[in-house]
Amino acid sequence: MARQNTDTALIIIDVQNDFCSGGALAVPDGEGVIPRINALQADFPLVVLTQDWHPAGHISFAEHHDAPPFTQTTLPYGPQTLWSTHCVQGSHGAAFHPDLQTGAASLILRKGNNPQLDSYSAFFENDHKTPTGLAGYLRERGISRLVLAGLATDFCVRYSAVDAARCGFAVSVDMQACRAIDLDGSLAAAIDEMQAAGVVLG
Ligand code: VGL
Ligand code: ZN
Repeated sequence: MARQNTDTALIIIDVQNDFCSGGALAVPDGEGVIPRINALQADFPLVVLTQDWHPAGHISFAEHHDAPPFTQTTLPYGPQTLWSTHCVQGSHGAAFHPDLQTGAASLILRKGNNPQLDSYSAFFENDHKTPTGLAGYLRERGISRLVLAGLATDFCVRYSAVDAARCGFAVSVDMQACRAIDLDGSLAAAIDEMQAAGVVLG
């Protein structure tokens, strides 16, 4: 397939062992995104990978709140879902799935490093204020269009897509190259929110 315009980047969200079968926060059929994502990469002049990358004591981990995973709490920066301990920096679970091709990526962006603040989005942390720097990186590379793929549709892909659209990028999400956690209707909410933000779901 011919390469897309030179102004389009592929952003591959969190295809890590912990979000795949057998992982600490497994997304149903998470590894199912890999063949399509590997095939897509050749169509883009710029590929970015993101990696959820938490310190061991991260505030999003349920074990630190005496609460079960998947419950909601309120933190100083707003509502936060509590998760099983996942993607601890340097662990096997935080590594990219071994079948994911990573050699073509220009940038690997790690997020969720701040112990007190979660970051679903590749653009802003969950306080919706602290930038990761990705928007500036993409703009300096002459990128104005993004295609997003990866895990999970209703959390990190959703927040990244909505933030990217708000940053002024033309955004589409390749839904066949995403899988969802689907917690209490979060997939339907994600679809509504992404469409309302002008994200194209392909
Ligand atoms: C994610 C929950 C917690 C994701 C990351 O990649 O969608 N979800 N951390
Ligand atoms: Zn996380």
